[in-house]
Amino acid sequence: VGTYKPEMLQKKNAVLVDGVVLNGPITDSKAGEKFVEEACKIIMEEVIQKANDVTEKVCEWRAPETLKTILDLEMRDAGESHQKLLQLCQDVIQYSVKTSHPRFFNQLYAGMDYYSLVARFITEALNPSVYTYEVSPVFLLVEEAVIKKMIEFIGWKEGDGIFNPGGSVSNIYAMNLARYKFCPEIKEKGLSGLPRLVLFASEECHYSMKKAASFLGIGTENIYFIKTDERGKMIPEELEKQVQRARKEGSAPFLVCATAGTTVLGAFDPLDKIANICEKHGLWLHVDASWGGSALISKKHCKLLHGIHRADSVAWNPHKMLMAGIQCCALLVKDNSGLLKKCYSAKAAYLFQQDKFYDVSYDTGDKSIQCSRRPDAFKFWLMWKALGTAGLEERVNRALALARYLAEEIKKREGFQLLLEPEYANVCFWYIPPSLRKMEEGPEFRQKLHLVAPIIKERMMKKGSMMLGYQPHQGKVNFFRQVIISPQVSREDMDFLLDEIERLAKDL
Ligand code: ABU
Repeated sequence: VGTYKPEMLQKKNAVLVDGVVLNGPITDSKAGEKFVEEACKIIMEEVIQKANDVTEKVCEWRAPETLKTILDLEMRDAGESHQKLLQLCQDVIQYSVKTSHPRFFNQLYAGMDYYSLVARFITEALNPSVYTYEVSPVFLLVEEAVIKKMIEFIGWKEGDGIFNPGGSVSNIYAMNLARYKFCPEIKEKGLSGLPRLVLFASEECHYSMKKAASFLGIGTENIYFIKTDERGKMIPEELEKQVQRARKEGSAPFLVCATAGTTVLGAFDPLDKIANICEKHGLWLHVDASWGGSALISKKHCKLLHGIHRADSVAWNPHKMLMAGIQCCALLVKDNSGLLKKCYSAKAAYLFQQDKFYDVSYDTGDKSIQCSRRPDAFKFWLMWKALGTAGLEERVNRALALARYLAEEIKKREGFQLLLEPEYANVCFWYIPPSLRKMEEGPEFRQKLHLVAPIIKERMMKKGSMMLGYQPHQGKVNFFRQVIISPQVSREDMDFLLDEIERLAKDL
């Protein structure tokens, strides 16, 4: 691929500039097509067909230094052969984590949705950038349709939105947008001359709030973290107190970031009560529903987000619970007067010409802080088309029912201790190994218990049998966080998980 063909040089009218032959394309498309075809076969056999197979390993763990010796990572002057490249593809697949495996419970995403996968193949092949209608006519219309539908589920009559690379980015967008609404002159004048801006988020909020505050020059000290209750939900009375405190200090509160589905506990803040406080004090309400937003699709579980229609902006990641494929993250905004565009546009004349031959309102790229942008809405759209809203709803309901099942099983088993009743798909629990079961609860017990989850995690990864996460959290020693998402997961996998923890920890 990419070498001169001798016949190109023999042509009578061969044109050379600086010794470079300019006649005809130099790509060997036949070799390229053969490579794509054979690589696709490997993907089909090694990834897609094995996605449901619990007899396969979730991961083939190797330490970084060992993996470096197995993989040929060096990039050389000469290209590698067809066979070598196919072998490299095999190696990459072999040593990568199979996040579509039914026993991958490690993150807030998992499983394989075949339709969104095909959508990703299509967009990778077409390689579009979603900024102007002229290069992305279909994907821009798809994004518009998907945003409209998501807005309907939030309960707004109208709105705006943009797909971003990650929920953290959506949160940064929202924070900046709220600040722009509060002081629009910031776009031209910058930060100097602004009062001390303060925002509020719960102790359990995503760490991207800190990143956003630091990135935007607000400062992490100007996030007032609001106490949460025993379930991890923001306490509205504490929010009210902190808003009053900020006002007394002479600072300028401008934003409350509530969370619908916290990362570790899966907690939902009381949005309606928080919205009352925001209304009273004239504060922008942003809801980080990156994880929990998908509950809106379920008639049974949408009450978790009761009051979300009162938010000014919402971050919602369909790549998490709905499995639209990483990354698929929307920031949705209630304002429909063009605030998003006013805040972010730079009006690049070379790209967003106003005298084009079509309706340039479809050149929506200037609402984004990016220039090049992936058509992430498309994979959600194709999946939604395939499953229908009913199929998406079933996905959410089943995941939450499996979480309930697991929680009940944990309560029945000796040695397992549930941290709290799950209200979403996060099931948090300790495993207390035989040697600690008779020990009195106290500092020494906690110190020892803290070491248990990391040991079990190491063992499960080295065996390749499953993956789930653990963390210390808000003063609690390491506990497991099991996340249930994929419809490829069954009750048997929940039982396996508990049996496997017992097996892996029987000597502890
Ligand atoms: N917000 C990203 C969450 C990462 C995870 O816990 O899976």
